[in-house]
Amino acid sequence: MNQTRNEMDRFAKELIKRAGQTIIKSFDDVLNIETKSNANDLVTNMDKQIERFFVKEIQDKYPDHKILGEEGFGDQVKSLDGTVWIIDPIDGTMNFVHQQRNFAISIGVYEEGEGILGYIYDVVHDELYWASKGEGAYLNDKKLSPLKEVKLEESILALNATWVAPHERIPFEAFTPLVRKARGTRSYGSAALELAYIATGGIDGYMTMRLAPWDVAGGKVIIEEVGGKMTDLSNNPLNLIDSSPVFAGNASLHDEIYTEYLSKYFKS
Ligand code: 2AM
Ligand code: CA
Repeated sequence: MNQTRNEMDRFAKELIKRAGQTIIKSFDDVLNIETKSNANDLVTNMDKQIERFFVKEIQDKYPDHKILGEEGFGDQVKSLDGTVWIIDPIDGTMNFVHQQRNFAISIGVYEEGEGILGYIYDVVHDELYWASKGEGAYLNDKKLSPLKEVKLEESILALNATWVAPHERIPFEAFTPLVRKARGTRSYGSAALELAYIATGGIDGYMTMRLAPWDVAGGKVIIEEVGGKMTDLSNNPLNLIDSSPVFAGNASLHDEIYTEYLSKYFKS
């Protein structure tokens, strides 16, 4: 890692660990829970406090970097020019509120549109998934292995039940045969953790109709470092400025699923 990237990496990890400790301590406090776009779209005082912490620390250290954060305390980011930190202070807020587990801090650092550093921190388990472009992906200090080929019949897919239930605007029929043919399906309720599990090979494919840049920015860097593939559901490159459908997975399985199952419904 060159010196600048190395310093950014150490700085990011230090902030993430400090934020994690703040979140753990907050479990004893009463949460202030509000809703955003709808009654199930939750945000808490902790989502806001943690994002404010990241924004302030990053702005102090790197005043020329831009920050795109879910709760809006960063900048109005309209392009990935320059260096952009894409931050989700708590990914899986519903889990955070209901379960005090199965949530993560997710951060991706992009330089001129290219992901260079990615972090997903499972706070409760003290598990930091991270990667530096070109230098591999890690779970804490352990290097992750490149993903091995897997067939659909022997795969575990992560898919939210919402996308398989009849729905006016979603081609749920696309997903039904996949769910039947896969060895198993899972849904964890945190996109960042689902992407981290793709990187470890614990799950083989993850599909969802709508994620925001901060849900996926860290995971994309990590997944690509183990040879995984991440696109939208039409097999097009992901757009990290707007929300979009996401399809991440083992590269061979990604090709098999797109070609044989999704291409009929999601044209590239
Ligand atoms: P969040 O907890 O940070 O909001 C739940 O299936 C996953 O989808 C979580 O990672 C959640 O992130 C994300 N999510 C929930 N609502 C969303 C929305 N309206 N747009 C994009 N992502 C969303
Ligand atoms: Ca969030």
